[in-house]
Amino acid sequence: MKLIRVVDSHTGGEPTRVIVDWDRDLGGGSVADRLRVFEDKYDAIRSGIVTEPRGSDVLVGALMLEPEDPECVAGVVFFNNVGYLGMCGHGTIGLIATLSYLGRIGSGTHRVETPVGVVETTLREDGQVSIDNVPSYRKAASVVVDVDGVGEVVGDVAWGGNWFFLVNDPGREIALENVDALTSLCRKIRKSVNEQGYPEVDHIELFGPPKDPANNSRNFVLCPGGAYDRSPCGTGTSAKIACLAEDGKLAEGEIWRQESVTGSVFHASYRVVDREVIPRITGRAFVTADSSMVLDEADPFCWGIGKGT
Ligand code: PYC
Repeated sequence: MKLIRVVDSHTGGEPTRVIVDWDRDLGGGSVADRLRVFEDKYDAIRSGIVTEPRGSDVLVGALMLEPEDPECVAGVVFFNNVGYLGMCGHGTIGLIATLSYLGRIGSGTHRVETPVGVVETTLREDGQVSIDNVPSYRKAASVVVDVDGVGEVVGDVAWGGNWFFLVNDPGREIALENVDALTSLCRKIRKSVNEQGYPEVDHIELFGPPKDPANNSRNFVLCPGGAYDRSPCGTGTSAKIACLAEDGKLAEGEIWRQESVTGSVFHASYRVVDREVIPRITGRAFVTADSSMVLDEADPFCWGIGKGT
C-alpha cells in the first residue's frame, strides 16, 4: 500500500493534480533526464494518479521535483492519461497556486524547471499568475491537410511548449453544445496532420469569434489523450501568440484575451528576446483538494483501467 500526497487545483476549469511528496530516486540531472527515469520505472504511478478510477481523462498530473537549476523554486514533469507533456501553461499556474497554498512561496517571481526549459512565473497578491513561457514559434504556415469526410482544412503548425495545429474558423461554432462534434473534427484533423508530414503534432486548436466582445477569440483545444482543455490552454495560447506575432497582427506588449470554450480567459502578450518570441500568459488557479492517493496493489484497478498488474 502506497500513500501519495497530492494537491488538486483548477485553472480556468482545467484540473491539475500535483504530487507534492515524491521521495523515490530518479537519479540526478535535469528534469528532462528524470522524466525519462520516471517514465521507465514509475509510469504505472502516472496512470494510477491521473486516470480512472482515481482521476479522469481531463486531469493533468504534475510531479514536483527538486530543480537541477539552483535559480528555480521547483522542477516539474507534467503528464496526462496517455503520457507526458513538454510544458503545461494551466498546470504551471496550478503548480504556483499549490506552492503558495503549501506556504512554500509568497508573491513575487519564481522560476520553474520543465523538461523543455525554464519558465519564469510571477505570483501576484491577488492570486493571478503570469508565466513567461519558453520561446514559441511557427514551424509552418497555411498547411493544407485533406481531412476524411471534411475536405481541405488549412492551419499553422506551431510550438508553444507543446506542438499544435491551429485552425481559424473551422466551420463550427466554438460552443459547449458542440463539444462532441468539435472533438470528432479535431481527431480527424490530427490524424491527417500526423499522416501528412507533422507526426509531432499532438494538440489541435480551433478558433472562432469570442462570446464576450471584451475578448479577442474563443478556442477549443483537443489534448493528446482525447479530452478537451477547459482552459484556453497556456501552451496553445503561446503557439497562437507566436503566429500572431509572425503575421504582424499583435504588437510586442499588446494584450490578447483568449477565451476558452468554457468561457474562461487567459491574458497573453509577448516580448522579443534575441529575435525569439517569449509569450506571457496570465491566469488564476484555485486549490480544490489536499489529499492522499491510496495505491493498494490488491486493487485490480490500482494503476488504472486496463493497466492490470
Ligand atoms: O495549459 O498548456 C496548457 C495545457 C496543455 C494541455 C492541457 N493544458
